[in-house]
Amino acid sequence: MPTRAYIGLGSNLADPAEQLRCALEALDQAEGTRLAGVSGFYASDSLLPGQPRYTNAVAALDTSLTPLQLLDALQAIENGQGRVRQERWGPRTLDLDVLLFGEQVIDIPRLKVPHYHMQARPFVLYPLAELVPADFALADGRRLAALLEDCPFVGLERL
Ligand code: A4P
Ligand code: MG
Repeated sequence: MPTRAYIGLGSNLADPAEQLRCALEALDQAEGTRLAGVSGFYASDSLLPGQPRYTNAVAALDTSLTPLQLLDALQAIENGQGRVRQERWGPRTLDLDVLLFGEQVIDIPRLKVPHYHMQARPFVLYPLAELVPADFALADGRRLAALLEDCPFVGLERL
């Protein structure tokens, strides 16, 4: 049985929307993984001042990979699209984060799931909400509807 995973996509360099489209294609082509849904694209200011605006989206995947195999696949796609890992939080052509992996809670240095910042980020929660039922809860029990209530739709532009 494949696992349903949710991936956060972000880019703020080199035609961000095109970077996202290219990454979605690569996710669908990745071995053991099939794209099951995509949210709309959203633009917002960077959390760090002085960086270009981001375009973000969330994708639903059905995958037979393990969580670490999926992380490897995401990092290969990031590298294939020219991401140069300089400083953490620097501008990037492509950032792919594992938001959720089925019902699993994972806490190892290479991989923390649910993704550590997702609960406070409108550019993650609102696109995710497009892909899941209204009563959806994260693997750690937090209800998405409650997280959305605490995370106003501010500064987010649906493209
Ligand atoms: N890692 C641990 N858990 C995970 C996970 N669930 N998914 C590890 C992916 N990776 C995970 O990641 C660093 C290491 O985290 C990886 O090697 C992996 O083993 P990275 O992608 O190299 O570093 P990063 O993305 O620079 O760090 P981080 O903390 O993921 O940054 P964020 O949180 O992605 O913040 N503003 C807007 N509007 N939209 C954005 O998307 N993004 C950022 C970057 C800042 N401001 C933004 C946005
Ligand atoms: Mg990241």
